[in-house]
Amino acid sequence: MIDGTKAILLAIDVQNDFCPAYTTVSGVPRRAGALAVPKGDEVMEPLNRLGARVVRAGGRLIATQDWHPSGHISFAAAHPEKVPGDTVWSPGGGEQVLWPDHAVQGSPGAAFHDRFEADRASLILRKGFRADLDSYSAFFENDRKTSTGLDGLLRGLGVTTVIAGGLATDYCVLYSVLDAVRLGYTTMVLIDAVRGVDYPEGSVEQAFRAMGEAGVILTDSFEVEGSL
Ligand code: VGL
Ligand code: ZN
Repeated sequence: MIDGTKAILLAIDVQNDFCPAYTTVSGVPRRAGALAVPKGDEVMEPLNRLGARVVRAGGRLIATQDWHPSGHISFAAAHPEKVPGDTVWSPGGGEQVLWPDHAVQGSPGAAFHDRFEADRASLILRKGFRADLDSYSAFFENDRKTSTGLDGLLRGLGVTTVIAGGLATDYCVLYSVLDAVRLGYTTMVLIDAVRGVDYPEGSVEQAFRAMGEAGVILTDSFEVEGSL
């Protein structure tokens, strides 16, 4: 059984730019996300259902938002001659994969997907807001030492279990759950509530393997619902 009062559901980067298509409030019909994760929008239903359940069980829903200034170090367009998929060396963060411009602070692409029920979240944690440092993990920026403050918050709340889902399996979800186990949380990943970029090819499979080896519990939303 899971003690709901000591658990959080961590919904990672369920934003328009990581989804294949989205609608904006201004009525612009449908646009593709800048860094669309195949079937990324399919994570909303399990996350909403489990979010409601976790909150009812006395736990919390916490959502992260990738939140980059324009010209961010992770944007290929910010580096002469580079294209998405190339890498650069980042002084603080080591090897940095370059992406199309995405999740620009305040842009429609950075907003939560309109089918994600964010009202239930008690905290929205923004990350990647420093121009020269990226942050895949919800706990530490890519230098592996600058804290986002999430660990302190969870400790303050007496949280011992982190249940994670969202986007993308092989980047922000992977780094978040590896940090969570390393920090001592009982950590679960919801296989039905994550989707991956799979770049480079095989990285989703490799991510699941790395999670398993690190001691992350691979489960799904129905199984967790049943044990809350
Ligand atoms: C992500 C690449 C760049 C993610 C964010 O949310 O997994 N991936 N920025
Ligand atoms: Zn990003």
